[in-house]
Amino acid sequence: MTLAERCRADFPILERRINGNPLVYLDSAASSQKPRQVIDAVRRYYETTHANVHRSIHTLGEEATALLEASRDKVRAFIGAAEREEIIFTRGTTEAINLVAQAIGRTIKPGDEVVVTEMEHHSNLIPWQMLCRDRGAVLKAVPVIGDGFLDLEAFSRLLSSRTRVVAVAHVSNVLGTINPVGEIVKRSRAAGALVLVDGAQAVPHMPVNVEGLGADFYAFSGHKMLGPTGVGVLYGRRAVLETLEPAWGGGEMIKEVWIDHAQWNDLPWRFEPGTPPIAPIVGLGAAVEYLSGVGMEAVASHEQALCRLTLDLLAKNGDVTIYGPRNPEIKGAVVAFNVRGLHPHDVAHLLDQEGIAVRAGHHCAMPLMRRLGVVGTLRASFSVHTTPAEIEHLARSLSNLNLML
Ligand code: 7TS
Repeated sequence: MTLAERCRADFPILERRINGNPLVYLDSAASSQKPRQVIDAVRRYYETTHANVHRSIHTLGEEATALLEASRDKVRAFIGAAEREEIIFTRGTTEAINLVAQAIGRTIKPGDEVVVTEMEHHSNLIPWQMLCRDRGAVLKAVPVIGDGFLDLEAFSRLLSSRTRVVAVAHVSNVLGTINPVGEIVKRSRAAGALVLVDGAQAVPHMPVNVEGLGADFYAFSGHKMLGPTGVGVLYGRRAVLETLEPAWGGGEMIKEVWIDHAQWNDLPWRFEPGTPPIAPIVGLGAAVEYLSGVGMEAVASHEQALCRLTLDLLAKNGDVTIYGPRNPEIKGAVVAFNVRGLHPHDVAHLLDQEGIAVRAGHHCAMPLMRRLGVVGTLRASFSVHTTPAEIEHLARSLSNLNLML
């Protein structure tokens, strides 16, 4: 039995029919579907354990706290962080990046520089734009060249003694490019800059070891990795987190409060004000267990094979243009493409008539669309339950588009 065949029964939503057809869900990069194990963990939590965490001296409060903190340990192990204090729960990748931008923002001076890339999701661009605007800092972007690679020579030229932060995607949500994060960290560190890696499209699809990568910050979302919506993770290197003031204030992030000042709590709670998304965090723990059970090496090679099949089949269609690297070995679990003469939204609508869900549009990466010279693209993206038959279905439907018009 293949990995997908084993996993499919775990995803109740795959029983749905869309417009009379079985659902072919090829939009996991936008948000993944959820296995029964995650749904059950959330339901069980609400049915048996819910109470507020870190403050209630009663059985439910203590059990809920233990479940939340157990998820932190699971996430720590899953991404190879050295210490649980380095795992901060947020509402998602977007919030994690904003947290860093705001916390670091306090230390940024006019004339300081932030380096991003042309392939960033708006989540890893707009917070830096806002920071630079507010602090009089300068934002620079590494160009995208060739089939969708970062221009590393240009990157080295952009680095200077004024560079404070380098913010880069581990895997592009459009091109699928796996960026050379280790090398980027090495060069950034030599320039004295901190590095934030947006791992939203990496953690769900390949083994990630944050210690090995060496980045100062690493952000990702639960809902793209089979977990619930409303939870994300910011990994921060302890030595760096300890130098930062909290981004936001509120309950739980303090130790002692007076009317005019306060003493901050220890890591990681210092960066987690307010009641956290407890149930989603518990669900994320279950998602991490599910992915660990499958094995991230197995997930990566399964999705690489799907990527290769998609690239091969779409390349046979003379009306299809593919964006991003053609070599699936250096690519994440997405394939972006366009069909000649058709707007991506129209193609997505036609595919939906057959039950096929793909994303169409600018994918929250407008500067990249501009670089590619397109208004938008279609994008097929994969997960553990995706089968070769589904990819063949997509390719066949694309070949028959003129019949559907
Ligand atoms: N960074 C990357 C690389 C992403 O792909 C996304 C979401 C985000 C950040 C933001 O994550 P959030 O969970 O905080 O929203 N990407 C997509 C996508 O490609 N299609 O829909 C959402």
